[in-house]
Amino acid sequence: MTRDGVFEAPGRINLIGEHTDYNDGFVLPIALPHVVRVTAARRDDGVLRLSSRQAHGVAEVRVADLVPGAVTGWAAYVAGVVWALREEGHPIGGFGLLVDGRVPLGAGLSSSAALESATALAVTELSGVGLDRRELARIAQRAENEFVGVPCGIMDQSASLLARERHALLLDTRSMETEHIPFDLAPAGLALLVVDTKAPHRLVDGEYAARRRDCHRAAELLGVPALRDLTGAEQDLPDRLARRVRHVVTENERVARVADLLRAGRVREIGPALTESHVSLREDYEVTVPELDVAVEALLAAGAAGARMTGGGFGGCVIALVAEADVEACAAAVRAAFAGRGFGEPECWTAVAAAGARRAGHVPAR
Ligand code: GAF
Repeated sequence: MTRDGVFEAPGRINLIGEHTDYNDGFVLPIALPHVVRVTAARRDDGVLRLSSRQAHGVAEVRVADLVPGAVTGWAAYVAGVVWALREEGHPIGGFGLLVDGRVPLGAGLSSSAALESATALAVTELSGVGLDRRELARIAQRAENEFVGVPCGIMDQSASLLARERHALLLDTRSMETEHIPFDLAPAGLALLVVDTKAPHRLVDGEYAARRRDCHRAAELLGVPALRDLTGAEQDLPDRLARRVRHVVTENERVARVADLLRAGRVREIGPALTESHVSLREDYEVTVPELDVAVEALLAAGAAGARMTGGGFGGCVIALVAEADVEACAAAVRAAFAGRGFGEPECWTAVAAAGARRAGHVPAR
């Protein structure tokens, strides 16, 4: 067992399956080439020493003293993973951990899940704790829920730890069963255009928790363990809850439809499902903001085959399925629409499906 190493874990884009993970439903993300890199070295003094190339200062805490609230800010995502592992009886001791985050922050691309995933892989591997990656994802989610205090589902950590290059990850968040479905757009002359709207995340934590509560309440009223267990939309519920339910039920159906099309090599045909997902997130789930809606509208008007917000919403990114030849025109259309509305300049780039978390090498000898 080596004492140190370099570990990387990617951010993600969700192709489809939004706000389904905390309803025991289905998601279909890809990992991005953008990673968080953690350089890790075991220490014998029981101290966790955390630093970041993107932040000033160093956080130091004894692992034995870790409790939620003991560490805050970016370092909480790292310390939380060590805390969650120790809570579950895994012998994780002191570590020096240096973080270098290359996943854009605040863009809804799961930089925090990437940080947790890289940490989980680093400290377990260097401590000889053999946990499979589904377990690591669960522990990383627990860190975020209980240590950081963000009530996220398990999609982002799973994407970061389980995804494969040139494949989308179909995940059943109830059974944690996975299927790696080929997702390579270039041979079809297509591209996945990402528009980072740069819209400031508004109300995101409170509204996310409120959506979770709505779903939980609706499941309770309908007498099912989770909204995943519903198939039809015949529910007798107050209007707001009925719309939340309709989003989750139809979104799970859309994931299945997109997965079928990808398996059949009919990637060109997934566009309408992406756009339907956006409309559902806008009208029924109410998690979009004007920047997201304007970007989707402009992309579709410029010829995109489908477009939708990706991630939790209330800001962040839009994705669009676009002919390679139309990438520039679509990006220009969004920039023009944003300028016309007085929004800040968006950032546009194309994404490919990259590999999940990995050991990237040894720490160079000093
Ligand atoms: C955020 C959460 F972290 C995920 O778990 C998921 O619920 C997503 O929003 C919405 O699909 O990224």
